[in-house]
Amino acid sequence: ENLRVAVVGAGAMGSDHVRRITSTIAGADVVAVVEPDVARATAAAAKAPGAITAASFEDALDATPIDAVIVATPGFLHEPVLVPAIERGLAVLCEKPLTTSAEDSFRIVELEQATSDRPRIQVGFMRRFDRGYQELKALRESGANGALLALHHAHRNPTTPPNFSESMLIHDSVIHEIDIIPFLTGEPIVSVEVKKPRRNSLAPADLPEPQFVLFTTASGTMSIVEISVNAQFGYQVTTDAVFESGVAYIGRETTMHVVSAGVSGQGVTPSYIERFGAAYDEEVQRWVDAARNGGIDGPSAWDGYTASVVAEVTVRAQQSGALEHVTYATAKPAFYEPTTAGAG
Ligand code: INS
Repeated sequence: ENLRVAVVGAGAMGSDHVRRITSTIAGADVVAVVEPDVARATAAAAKAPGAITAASFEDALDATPIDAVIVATPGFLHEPVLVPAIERGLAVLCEKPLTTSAEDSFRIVELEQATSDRPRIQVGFMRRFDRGYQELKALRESGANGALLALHHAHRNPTTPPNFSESMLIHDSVIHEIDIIPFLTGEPIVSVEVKKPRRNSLAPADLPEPQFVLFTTASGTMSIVEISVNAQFGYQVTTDAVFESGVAYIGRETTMHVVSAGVSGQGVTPSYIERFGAAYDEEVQRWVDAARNGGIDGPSAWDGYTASVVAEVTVRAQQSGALEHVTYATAKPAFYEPTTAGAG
């Protein structure tokens, strides 16, 4: 029996997931596309033979049997889909961020623990499935170059959609580094500071960017993140790792390198859809396989919660200009230990 998936939100990410599940993923079918914008809903559903469209998640649940849901609406609209999905015991793949506040994310982990005997919500931190990040983590764990001292992250988007606010630089964009830093270092983030260099005049007037975000983890490893979301030229995500006796770079070779008359070079990925295409394929296939067995295989709602805590403190640091310290409400519950091993 294939997993019957509802995709909620038919923007760039949601409609790409509809295509992915229909044409590259085994063991799952898209049975419903939930999207209030009728043109978008119809266009996305056209990629999945047999899928219905619905204006709300509740309408879809009433109209057709659903086993699993991919939540791909804007972050502030995740919670109203997550709550009924958990209450009905559905498998969930929730795009980042889990929610846009630490308090809301904590409510989700509490609800999940109260209603299920194991984690059912996987959070879409797809970088954990990217080969470069996996290799970098393995290099650190091998100890071959000594301890990891520092990370330089560049996170560049071509342009921003309308209404992209300063706090979204963190909740929407830097949230990826907030997740990948503990993944790479094996340590929690303990403090954060934000610096704002000369602003890019090509960014909307109310969006001061680029910004530098400096995260420190428990042992003192520092990560500098340059977030630039109106970089114009394309989509680029790189990380350089500084070890005691070596350095490692990932993310530069994303397309074939071509040498021809007078030129030597590679293409630039236009968006995250291409840059992380292979990572998304791996993430969704593993989620589908795990969901069919009642579990998850990747970052959990707990990882979503801890990222929300750090994001909230980072937004505070953006406003204060001061060093801000991170504290979590509780230690990681035992509930989240056994099944999150996968890409975590
Ligand atoms: C997108 C997506 C991308 C990130 C962008 C964000 O929603 O998460 O991976 O680079 O900054 O706006």
